[in-house]
Amino acid sequence: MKHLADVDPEIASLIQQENVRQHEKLRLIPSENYASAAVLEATGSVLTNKYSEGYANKRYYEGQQIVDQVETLAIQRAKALFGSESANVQPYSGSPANLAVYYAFCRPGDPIMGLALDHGGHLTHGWGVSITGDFFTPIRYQLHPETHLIDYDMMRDLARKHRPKLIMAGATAYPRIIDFQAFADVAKEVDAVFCVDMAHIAGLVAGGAHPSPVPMAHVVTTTTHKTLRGPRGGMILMKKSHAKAVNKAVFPGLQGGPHNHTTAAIAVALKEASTDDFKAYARKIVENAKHLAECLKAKGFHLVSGGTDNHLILVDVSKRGVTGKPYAKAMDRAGLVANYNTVPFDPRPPMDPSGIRMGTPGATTRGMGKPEMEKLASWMDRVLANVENEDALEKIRLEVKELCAAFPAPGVVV
Ligand code: DSN
Repeated sequence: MKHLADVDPEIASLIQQENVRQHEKLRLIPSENYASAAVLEATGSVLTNKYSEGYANKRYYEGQQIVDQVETLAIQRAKALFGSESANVQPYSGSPANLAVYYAFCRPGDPIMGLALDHGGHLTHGWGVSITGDFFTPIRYQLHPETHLIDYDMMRDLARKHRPKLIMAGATAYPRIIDFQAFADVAKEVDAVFCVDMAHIAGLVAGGAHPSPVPMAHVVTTTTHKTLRGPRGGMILMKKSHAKAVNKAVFPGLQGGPHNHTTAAIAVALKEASTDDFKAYARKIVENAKHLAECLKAKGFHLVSGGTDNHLILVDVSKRGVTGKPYAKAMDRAGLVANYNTVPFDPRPPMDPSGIRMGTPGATTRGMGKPEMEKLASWMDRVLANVENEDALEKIRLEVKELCAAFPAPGVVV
């Protein structure tokens, strides 16, 4: 970053400090990952200089000879990787992608149905503080109180009663496989648009480590930077018959010019995700998560739903006498970066809930495997006993740092 260091040493220094932080600490936030150096190069390219409102061969500005090819390539790769009939690669991220889908199919006040935020859904699945809960009429299904799996009976009953215009499946804090067919059947019965937000699991779907929603859903939204390991961005996959409405909702309905540098980096990530190496990576994410879940249980941790089928683990730390926020903060001081999170039916407030949310996409990208998951469970147990003991946390931090040095993260320059 020679030029940056000359022009703006403060920002250059902060970016370098972030490189060091990312190198020394272990990324356990399940929605984060380490993009490859190739993805980062495309993100930082001259494509950022170009405006391209519209779609390939139908733009409002001249000079699109190269950008049209970039976007067409990204679309072709998205369609091929996920077996989708159509793709829009312009959404700025997951929330705009979801909003575009609502805008394509719903009018203000229409009933929409999604998983409640405090049961693992996303803000944009109709939560009250989001535009999606304010401008539409949200119907929220929940998890079953005993199994902590999606309550498919409740979802069906609510759909029959309220006849939502759109049913959203997908989650940000759900450790189990989602039965997309069950949703598709209900959507068909009540004549709703069926949308899956697969942001968290897109990389697992691409790598064959989670069933794909693409054959069953009318529309599938995703971010591109979670398990899929691309740049910060979004995509919408859809049946051909819905492409016109969705494309129109993205532009001109919701957005202006697409971020062409991001589109190029998405194309790179999709190419990477179509390799056998990526398939092995996706399988390994799940293998690591399952092993970590078993190690944590052996240490006495309480896991929501008793384990995991995907990349994500929700731990109810309140059962061990500490709450989510101080525990997540102590973990961070020990070099283990997760986030505090509500657990289903949490009696505690979202700012200091009962649990933490963690996942294995980042550790797996660094090449970690079962032995490292065992170390991680031991460290988490030691953190639990030392939430306010700074000396003990510092000792763990140095051990984490040593392990991270042996497993450098791609794209991180120290
Ligand atoms: N912030 C993302 C997550 O962590 O799951 C969802 O938007």
